[in-house]
Amino acid sequence: MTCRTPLAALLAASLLSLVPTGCILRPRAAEKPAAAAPLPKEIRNATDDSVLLLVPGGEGLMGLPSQPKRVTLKPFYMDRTEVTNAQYARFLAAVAKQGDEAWRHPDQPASKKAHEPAFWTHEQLGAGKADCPVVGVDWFDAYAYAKWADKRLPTEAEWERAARGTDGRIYPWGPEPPEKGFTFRANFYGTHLGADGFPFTAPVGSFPLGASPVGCLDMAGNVAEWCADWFAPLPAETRLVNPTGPAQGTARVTKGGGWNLGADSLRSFNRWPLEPLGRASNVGFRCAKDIPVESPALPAK
Ligand SMILES: [Ca+2]
Repeated sequence: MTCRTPLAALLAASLLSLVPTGCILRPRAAEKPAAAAPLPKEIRNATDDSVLLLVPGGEGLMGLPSQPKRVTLKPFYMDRTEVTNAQYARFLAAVAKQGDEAWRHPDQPASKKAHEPAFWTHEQLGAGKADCPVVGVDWFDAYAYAKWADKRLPTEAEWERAARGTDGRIYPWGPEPPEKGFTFRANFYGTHLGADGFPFTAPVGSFPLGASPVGCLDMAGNVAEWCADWFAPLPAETRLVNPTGPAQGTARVTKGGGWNLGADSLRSFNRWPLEPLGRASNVGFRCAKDIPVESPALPAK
C-alpha cells in the first residue's frame, strides 16, 4: 500500500503495531515432526499384572517349512508368559462382582453360565498352582479374559511370529529338539512324563532356554494356546498381510503343544483345531495387545 499523506502513513503504522506478533503475515518455516521414539520393548499391564513384549512388524515366514508363506505383520505386543491360574483368578473375581456382559463374545452361548475352568479344583492343575498356566478354559473364556484385561487373543500369524521370529525356525529357540542330553527347553512328554521335572504343568517361565527370539516363554509346551482364528487350511496364497483366518468355522486354532505331548507336537508351525467350547487339560492361552494409538512413534503436537 502506498501512503499518500503523512496522516495516512501514521494510521497505517499504528494499525500495523496492533497486529499481534503471533499473527505476522510472513510464512513460518515448516515444523519438523519430532523424531519417532522407539516403542518400548516391554510394557506392563496393570489389570492382570502381566508383562508384554514388543514383536516388531515386517515380513517373516509362517507355516510348514515345505510350504512357507511370507507374512507381513504390523507390530504388536505379546504376553511374555501364558496366563496363570493366579491371573485367571483375578478375572473370575471381576466376573463374580459384575458379571461378564462387558467382556463376553457376542456369540457366547446363553447356556454358558460361568467362566470357571474345568480342573479348577484339580490338585495338580487347578487354582492351587498359582504360577502355573490356567488350563481347561474354552475359547470364550480366553476371549472374555483378554477383553477384561484390555488385551485380545493373538491371531495365528501373530502367535507364530512371537514364537519363531521371522526366519521360519522349527522351535522358538531353533532346530534342536526340546530335550538334548539333560537340557530341557520346554515342559513336554519327553522320554517319559515328568522327565523335565514337571509331570503336569510347570510354573510359567520355568524354561528360559526355550525363549523365543523376542523373549516369549513356553511357546513350545506347557500348555497349547488358543488363537483368535477359526481353523481351516492355511490359504493358498504365498504372501499374506495381517491374516486373521477365515470368517467362520467350527473350531478355533490352538498352537504350541502341551505338557503331555511329544516333541514333534511342540513345533511352532503345528496347529490343532479345538471346538470353541472345548476344554482340555493341556490348553490355555496368552494375550496380545495392539500398539497403543497414542504411541511414542506419533509426531509431537
Ligand atoms: Ca505354551
